[in-house]
Amino acid sequence: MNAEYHGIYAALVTPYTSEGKVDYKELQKLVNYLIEKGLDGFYVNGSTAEAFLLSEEERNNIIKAVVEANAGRKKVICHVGAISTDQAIGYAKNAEKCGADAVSAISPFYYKFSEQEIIQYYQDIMSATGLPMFIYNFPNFSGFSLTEEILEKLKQNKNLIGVKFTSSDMFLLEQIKTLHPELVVWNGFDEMLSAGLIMGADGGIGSTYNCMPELAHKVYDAFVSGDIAKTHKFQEKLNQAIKVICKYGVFASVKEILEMDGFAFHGVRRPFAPMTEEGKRELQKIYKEVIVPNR
Ligand code: MN9
Repeated sequence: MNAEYHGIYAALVTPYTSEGKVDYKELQKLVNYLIEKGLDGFYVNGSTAEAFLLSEEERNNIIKAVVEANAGRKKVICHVGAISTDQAIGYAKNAEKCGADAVSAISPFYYKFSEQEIIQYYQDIMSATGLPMFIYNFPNFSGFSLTEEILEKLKQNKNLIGVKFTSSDMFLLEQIKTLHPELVVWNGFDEMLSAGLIMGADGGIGSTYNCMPELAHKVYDAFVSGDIAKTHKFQEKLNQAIKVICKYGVFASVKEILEMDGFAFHGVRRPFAPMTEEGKRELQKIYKEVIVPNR
């Protein structure tokens, strides 16, 4: 387990006002709420934040708002990934200026960039600031999968600190951690948190931890205490909710559940679809039967 980076981090969702603008005040309220609920840190402007549906200005303002609300209490990792290296560098420089602890980046997407181009993209971002970097490995969405060889090359830059591993390839997760024990590995699929921890992950970063911080932390704590049966039991509970959350759209569902706890988030940005009435009913049921009783 890494001494500095471990535990359960929320990949923060983005709250909107009723006019569809980013609601920075509500976001700061969420940061405070999750710290009170025991989370260990934040992943800002990631997939969960609908980062690619946000403007540059919004992404820059979001990191400022989160760092300000966090006020040095927990770690703040800022996702700076973009299709353009220059844009990603711009976000990274802003994250450093705002006082984020680390950056993270998805590989450049859409065009099928070569392996060498992707390596250069990461090297360019890492050289642009003094912040540590977590490579964001999410092959399902980016079309690019990290390998041990690529990691070996990227490790030549001392700013490389770890990987956010959003993949079900648990063999690769284990190999990365075993071959590079000094790197931090974050489990990225919440529904496989227990598996990731058992295979060597230092913790988990995920969207569903916004609305189930206690239950996610119970999985982690049970694992740390060495009680695998309990770890599995809590993961089963977590997954009972994640199944419904995924069915009705992860980000809209997570926000819907947080609204049951008094937040006002105003849905997701188009083209993501708004929550349906059926979804609301099913999530309400999960909230009562799984989330509240496991607090
Ligand atoms: O990387 C998240 N992935 C996305 C983390 O947001 C695409 C996960 O937390 C998933 O949302 C979650 C549900 O599949 O595991």
